[in-house]
Amino acid sequence: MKANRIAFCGVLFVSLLCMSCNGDKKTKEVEEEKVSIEAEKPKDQIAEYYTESMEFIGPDSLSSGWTTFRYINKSFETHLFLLDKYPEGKTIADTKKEVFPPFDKGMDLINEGKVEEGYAAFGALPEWFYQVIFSGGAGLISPGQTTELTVKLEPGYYIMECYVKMSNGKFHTSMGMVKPIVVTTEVSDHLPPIATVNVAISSSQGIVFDEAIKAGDHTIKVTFVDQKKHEHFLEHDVNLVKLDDTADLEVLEAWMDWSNPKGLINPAPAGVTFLGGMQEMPAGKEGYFKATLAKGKYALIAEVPKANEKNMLKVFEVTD
Ligand SMILES: [Cu+2]
Repeated sequence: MKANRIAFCGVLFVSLLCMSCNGDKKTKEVEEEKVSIEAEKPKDQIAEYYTESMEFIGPDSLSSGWTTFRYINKSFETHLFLLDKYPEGKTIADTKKEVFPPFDKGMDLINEGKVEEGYAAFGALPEWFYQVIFSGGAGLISPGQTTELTVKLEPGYYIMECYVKMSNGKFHTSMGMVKPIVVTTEVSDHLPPIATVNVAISSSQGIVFDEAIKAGDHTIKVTFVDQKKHEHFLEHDVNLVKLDDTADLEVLEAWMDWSNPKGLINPAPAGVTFLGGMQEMPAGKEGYFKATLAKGKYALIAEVPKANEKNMLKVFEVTD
């Protein structure tokens, strides 16, 4: 249906243009209009997910190719979602049996102040866990906020997870924020959006972007120049935050590290509104997320220990 509708709109537009122009100019304009029609993406190519308390509600299956996720956080806590592409044959049953116990045990020990023993507990993670491909997803998003992001999905079995923590230190994954999604071999004809801001992240340079950003609606493209596992086993990602006068950057930096007993735990730091971002992807990959920016102070920050030292905490001003 959707493909037919795009084709129909495209044909209509082409016909109208053909009446008013000719030659190469006409061909060029037609091509440009076709691109813009398709870039405006039909609504039915958006996969909508939401959270009411501690769950992900949305489709169990998606086409492969470019996909736009709209994620609505209707709950009272900060969340995120990371898309974990599993190795062949592994499913959520294996996660519950072999992945959650070492993570829960390790986190409990870290929360008790036994940091080394906590890290040692993560050593019990199964070999296959290291073959999981982290494939993007929504950056941290504050209560009541909606985020929209576009990523290219390969066919396979994915787990959508949120590992933010409850005030008692338990991961949201253990509370039900873990959802299997099957991505089929049918390829969507969706196209990525056109970026207004380009952000690159790498372990050598940190977060690099054009800091002259004006207020308005933006589509932020995030390119992962390289990728690595940091001290806390996670890879680098990019999160957009709005800062008000009470925001403390050191508190924010410490909070962004899940392996810190006070990290990623409810409540989120004061003076900070999380506006989404792009979760980690393999080197060379890219994803897009949307944000409406008003005049004011913002930051881009990765969920890694010592983000500032790694040039992965960048404060910037949005101007009129
Ligand atoms: Cu969560």
